[in-house]
Amino acid sequence: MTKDTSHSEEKNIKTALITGATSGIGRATAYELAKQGLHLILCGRRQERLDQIQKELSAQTKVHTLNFDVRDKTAVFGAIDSIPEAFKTIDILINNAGNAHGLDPIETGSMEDWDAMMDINVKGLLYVSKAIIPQMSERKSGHIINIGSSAGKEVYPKGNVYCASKHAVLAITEGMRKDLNPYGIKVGAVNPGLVETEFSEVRFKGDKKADDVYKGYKALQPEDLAEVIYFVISRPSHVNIADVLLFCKAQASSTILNKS
Ligand code: NDP
Ligand code: 8X3
Repeated sequence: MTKDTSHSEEKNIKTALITGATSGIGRATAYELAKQGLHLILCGRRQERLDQIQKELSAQTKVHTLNFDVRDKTAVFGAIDSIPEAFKTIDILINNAGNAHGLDPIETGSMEDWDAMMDINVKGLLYVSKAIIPQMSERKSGHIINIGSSAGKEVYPKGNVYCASKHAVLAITEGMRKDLNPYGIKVGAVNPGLVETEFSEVRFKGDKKADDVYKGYKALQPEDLAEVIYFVISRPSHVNIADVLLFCKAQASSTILNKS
């Protein structure tokens, strides 16, 4: 008989692990999934935010937090190994942690920014997935959602390495879906255009350019993404939403934005 570690007491309650849960899309998804009653493992580097979110959501569901940098392999594996028994079975992995660092032409781009984007958006996603996939393949069930971007489908001027990192996320998503198909693991990507989060503050390193990014139109809100992510994970078990592209009404492509 196979061991059912998943939900010995609460059979139907799934556990989702969200990276980048301290802000933006990840945080909004944590609130949405808590509202829907899922158990949560919330990850990020800012401990005070993790503590605050845990405090706010604990009235609704069970929440465990993990503080690690997705760039640090040892920290990733240590954190996943440390998960207490009640949260050990991860049904849903939402690889969301990531950012753009800089918006510069390739000839003047910063190598530190390039390293950050490739290390966080691509390699970090791989490390977290590597730490969690074995339990999914052993159980022959699981669902992985990678947060890509419209930048993973289209390259825009000065987007060079960020776009490359998100193209990589989409290639990895497709590769995961193919390789994990024999194990019954669902894999898909959710790809937003402009979402009003701390993303631009990080991209422009606190420069006031960030203030203008979401002015003159209504960008997607993190809650819009959270609803879509919940829709994706709440389909019947035979349905896998492989790829979603979302824009706000004002945006038609990476380079077409109807600002007032
Ligand atoms: P935010 O800046 O609001 O959130 C980013 C999250 O990633 C934070 O929780 C941050 O947590 C976490 N994170 C960043 N670096 C690391 C790291 N090295 N280790 C662990 N966690 C890290 O941005 P968004 O919510 O907008 O971005 C979430 C995802 O959505 C990203 O993958 C982004 O590329 C993607 N996306 C965003 C779009 C947008 O317009 N906003 C559009 C398309 C895609 P902490 O700092 O606490 O570690
Ligand atoms: C974030 C959207 O257009 O800034 O992935 O690249 S964009």
